Amino acid sequence: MTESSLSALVKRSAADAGFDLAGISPVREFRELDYFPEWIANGHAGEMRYLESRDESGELKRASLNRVAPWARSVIVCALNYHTGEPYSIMPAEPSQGWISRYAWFNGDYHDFVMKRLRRVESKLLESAPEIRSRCYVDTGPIVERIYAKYAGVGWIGKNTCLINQKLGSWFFLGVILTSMELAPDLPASDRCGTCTRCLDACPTNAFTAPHQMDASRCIAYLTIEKRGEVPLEFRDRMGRQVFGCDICQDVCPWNRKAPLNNTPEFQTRQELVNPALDWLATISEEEFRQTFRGSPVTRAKRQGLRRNAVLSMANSGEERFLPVLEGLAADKDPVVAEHARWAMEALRRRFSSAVAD
Ligand code: B12
Repeated sequence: MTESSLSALVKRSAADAGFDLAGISPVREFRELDYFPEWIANGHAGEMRYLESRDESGELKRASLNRVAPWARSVIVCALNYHTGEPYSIMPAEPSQGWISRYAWFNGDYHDFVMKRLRRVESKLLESAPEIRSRCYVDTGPIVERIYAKYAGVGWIGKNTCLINQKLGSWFFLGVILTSMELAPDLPASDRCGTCTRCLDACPTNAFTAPHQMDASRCIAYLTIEKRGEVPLEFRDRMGRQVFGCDICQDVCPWNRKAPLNNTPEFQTRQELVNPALDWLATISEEEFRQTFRGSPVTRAKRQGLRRNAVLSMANSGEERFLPVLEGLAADKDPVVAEHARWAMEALRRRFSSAVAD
């Protein structure tokens, strides 16, 4: 089979497997990869040590595919839409409710959803070319997926650093297949952010140091999902009511205004996770946490992280009626939850005493 007929086969198989988009990137030292070592050196990865993994010569693995997979010639990039019809986090909501990111609303974990489909594409490819080498990754591979997605024509890297597609917007997951085969590559998509800066302006914690550049240690998604232990004081009252992840920089993006929905049963929204009650999450028992979030990406924050985030959200809700709940939590046996609850009580009280003084 020729390079281009194999590329066509890959794209057909990706569509058959249920992917919304697929493209092929060559393996090159793309200029965007040069920014990665500097990003790490600037501490922008926060405590996400896995991003800093290095090879034997001390080079960052993610900065060059040629070093970690010298056999790879092409990267197949597939995208899976996870958008469902529920409102955006920037719409008015009950102050007693929090926000769990859109990508964590359905039963199961996207890593499994995407990997299962990637394996189907990979096996089709191997049927036609059994001699090739290949490897599938969703998130965990030593690769900055969005850079390859750009060069596979799946979308452009937006100012909010998300990959945006002209038709899908940015509510999609990525999965990649590295292959030793030279497949006919696609052309990179053009950048259509133009002069818009809505995402940069909307970020409550100023996580964007410049267009296309994020200090992840300031991103609410990092603070609520990846950061263990204490949330730095400077961010606590700026995190709003985000209890797991953050969608703000995508909610305000004009390309997401008419993003199509994924109506397949796998992506059916669990309504209890959309705008969940803050006091429910702050006081959730171990057993209920296990049952509610079994197999969900929310387990990454762990029960401690989720309760901590719910407690901070209570302070940011401005709801006086949370004070008794917080008083109870201030004596919680989990020291992290207890410390954040004490901070939250003070923050709420300060808010009321200043309201009275006004
Ligand atoms: C670590 C990580 C995070 C971190 C850091 C995010 C980040 N922006 O890097 C945190 C926890 C904050 C995070 C948050 C989210 N994540 Co995340 N995350 C990852 C992961 C595992 C690695 C990303 C990485 O390597 N970042 C390192 C930095 C350096 O890369 P970067 O920001 O992409 O920056 C590069 C480009 O911007 C580039 N660049 C391009 N143009 C230009 C121009 C100039 C001038 C410059 C200087 C640089 C530059 O240079 C940078 C360095 O190479 C990827 C999966 C993967 N393996 O790639 C998923 C991934 C990026 N995440 C994903 C998702 C869905 C999310 C969230 C939406 C989840 C949520 N709702 O909370 C948010 C989105 C926040 C955001 N605006 O990015 C999806 C993105 C899908 C998409 N459409 O873009 C991915 C691809 C996972 C997946 N398999 O689907 N994530």
